[in-house]
Amino acid sequence: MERSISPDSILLLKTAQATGVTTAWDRYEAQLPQCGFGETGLCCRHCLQGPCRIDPFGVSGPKYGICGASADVIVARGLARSIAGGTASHSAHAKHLVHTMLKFSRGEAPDYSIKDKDKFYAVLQRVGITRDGKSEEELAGELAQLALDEFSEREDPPVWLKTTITPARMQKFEQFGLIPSGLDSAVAEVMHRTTNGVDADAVNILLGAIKCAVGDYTGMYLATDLSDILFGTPAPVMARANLGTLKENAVNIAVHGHNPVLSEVIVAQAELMREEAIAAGAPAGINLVGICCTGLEVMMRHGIPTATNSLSQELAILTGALDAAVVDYQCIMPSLPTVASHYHTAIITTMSIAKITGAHHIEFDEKHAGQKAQEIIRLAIEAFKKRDPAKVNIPPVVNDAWAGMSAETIVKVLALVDPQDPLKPLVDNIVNGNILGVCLFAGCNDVKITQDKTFVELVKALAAENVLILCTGCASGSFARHGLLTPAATEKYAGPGLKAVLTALGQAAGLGGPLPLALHTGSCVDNTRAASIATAIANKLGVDVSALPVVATAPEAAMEKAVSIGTWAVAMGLPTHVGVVPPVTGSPLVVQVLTQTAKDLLGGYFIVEPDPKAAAAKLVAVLKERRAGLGI
Ligand code: NFS
Ligand code: SF4
Repeated sequence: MERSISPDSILLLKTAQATGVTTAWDRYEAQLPQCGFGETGLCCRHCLQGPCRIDPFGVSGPKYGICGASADVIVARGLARSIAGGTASHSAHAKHLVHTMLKFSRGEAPDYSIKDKDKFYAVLQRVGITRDGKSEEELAGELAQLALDEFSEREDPPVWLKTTITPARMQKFEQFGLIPSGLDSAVAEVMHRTTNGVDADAVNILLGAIKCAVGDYTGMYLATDLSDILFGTPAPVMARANLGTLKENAVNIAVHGHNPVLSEVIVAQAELMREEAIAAGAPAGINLVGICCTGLEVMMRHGIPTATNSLSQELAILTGALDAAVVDYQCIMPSLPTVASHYHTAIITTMSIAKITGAHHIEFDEKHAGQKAQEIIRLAIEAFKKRDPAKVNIPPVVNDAWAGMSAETIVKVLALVDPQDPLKPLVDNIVNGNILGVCLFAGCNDVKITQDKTFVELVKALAAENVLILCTGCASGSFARHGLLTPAATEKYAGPGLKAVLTALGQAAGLGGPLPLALHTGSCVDNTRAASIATAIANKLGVDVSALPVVATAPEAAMEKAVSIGTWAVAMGLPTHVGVVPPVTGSPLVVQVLTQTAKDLLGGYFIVEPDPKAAAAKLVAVLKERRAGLGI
């Protein structure tokens, strides 16, 4: 199988081969064939009597685990635990922001401030905190406390859930018992009910998993709100992409991971430390780039280039020009220090819960944020001095990429056409058929799929059918690296109706051309931005999200976080495509619930289709079915 269609990845994979450096692709191939029990979800290790394995063909092998768990139960439990893993990740990210805000409110985080007061006030109003002459710090403290209460057990539904979804969806969640009592307790409940001897009804387990995923949505919404308040709501910004954004004459530092709490301070300090870098022999100063979602956060807010994605993160080191990778948490390969040992690159971990053997560790804390960021940058400058010019091999690949299309930005752009009723131009163009529907692209790169191939083929096919494209996370990164976040891509790939709409909006926004083919809506945690637009449209039309011609896709999904996001997208009523077969095929019942029964209960359901052309055809058919349902 071809490993990647990304020119910079292809070039550096050759370097890896020539120099004997092992990458994720090599490690994947060394695993093949992967275990059939694991692939089908039929392996259980939830107690020490296991591992138990069920015969996937139901022929002569075991049909039950030692405790008597059936294939359906084992598969459902496995899926539920991966959703709990994803939810725990997003919730921890959200909680980190809550603590930062709490520290700010107590004067213990001097490098942070309320950057976006409009969003601050809007969120306060939405969650029901009155301003009554209180100081900014007092209000921030109240907001942080309310947010903190979302995590533990509470009697009322989570505030960030009930204030952000349609009334009809809320009713549905109540009806099916899908409202989590708290974000942490949602995860704990799944861990409990999936341990040996608790829930042994596959459908009930799946409902519990969906409830947890609703908690995932809630935590993600909260995280985006607090990030925008502390660091600013993204506005349109022109940035660049690919590994060609590394500079031979600069100290190159990659910020990698997920949370902007540290990277924002690094951005600020890097400006101040430019002279130090020049004095060390880097005439272009400090060049920050991003990897994964931390990278996308600073791309959206500061136009910092996105260098590469999760799957190809090791390749950044193989350029020989990366002086440091500063990481926080999630999607960071444990192999980074090993790859870096062939080069001068400093791998710097910063979180107490996410250390890697062989990396430097500079523990970050909000109280000393600026000082810690300086320490990190100084370590990068020291590493730069050890760079071997003979090893520098930066692929000459750079693409332009528009970012910063937050929900607020999209509404602002639409308001240029109709200030009284900003959503009207979008709704009108969906009704008149210029726009067939909307597709949110999310999710990772996955080593099982030729990197970016499904993303690129699927987006081109859907855009040609006049589907408006939003993207987040590694989908945004992928499109950025293939020049698809540009007006030129709209000219080339959009169908006539979509092109007309994007051109009218782009001209209204003063771009002198169309909006980009795909609207970069943020990092993975920002998937709720797209959900908020869908909710606003649904509320405007007086229908539920499950009636709208809106779909989601994670064509190259890899991580547990992608599983939990996909599951809440389904819970919200969105048909959701996945291009990688998840480990559920060992249970026809689980497959049926996810792909069919969910449609009857929630309106949303999973569509699994690895082939991009077939996936495009299925998604277009779904959009047409939804349109027919609305009588348009
Ligand atoms: Ni999302 Fe961001 Fe990427 Fe997948 Fe990982 S970086 S949170 S999980 S791999 S899209
Ligand atoms: Fe086996 Fe049951 Fe233990 Fe799982 S929980 S390992 S199926 S005995």
